[in-house]
Amino acid sequence: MNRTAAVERNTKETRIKAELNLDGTGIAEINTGIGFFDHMLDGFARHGLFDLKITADGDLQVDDHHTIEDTGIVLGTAIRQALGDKKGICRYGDRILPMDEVLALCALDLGGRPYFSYEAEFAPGKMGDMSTEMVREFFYAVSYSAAMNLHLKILTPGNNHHMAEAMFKAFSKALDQAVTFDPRIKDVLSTKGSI
Ligand SMILES: [Mn+2]
Repeated sequence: MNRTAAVERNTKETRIKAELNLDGTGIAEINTGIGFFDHMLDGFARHGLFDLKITADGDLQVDDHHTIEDTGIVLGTAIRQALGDKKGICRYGDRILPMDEVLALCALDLGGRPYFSYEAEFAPGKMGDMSTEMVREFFYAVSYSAAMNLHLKILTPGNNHHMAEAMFKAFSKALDQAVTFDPRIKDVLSTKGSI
């Protein structure tokens, strides 16, 4: 089964294209015009072993908000499309990920009911050209567009760069686990029969 998706979304604020292969090897080609955000998406692809291409052309003359939020919508949509009927996958994934002084937790469920819980306090300021508040907005958009229950939490805080990066990597490792096939699971992993 081919677990890939190509998604394009165009509005007056942003034009975004994404190609995702859930069974890739971590090849990333990211260009959003926001260097720090590219660095985060690159880490997501490489550490989750997903192949991911994203090009975003957004209204950065306004600020980074629309570009990052809409990239989250497009990535979440690509995840949902690539998953298909979700037969045979582990469905749940979690990871506590250390990055130097920081510990980040991610737990997620691909059961089809979107929910978002986020606990992280950033110090004032930006990370390169990305606003700290956009980390939350990005993951919120991903979780709803992918119909995913996503919990993200900083267990031990530290500098902004490490906290953001640890959350992106914890998310990618948890997602990698959740999309993995378990040969013992013959159908969808649910007492309802569908997710
Ligand atoms: Mn870094």
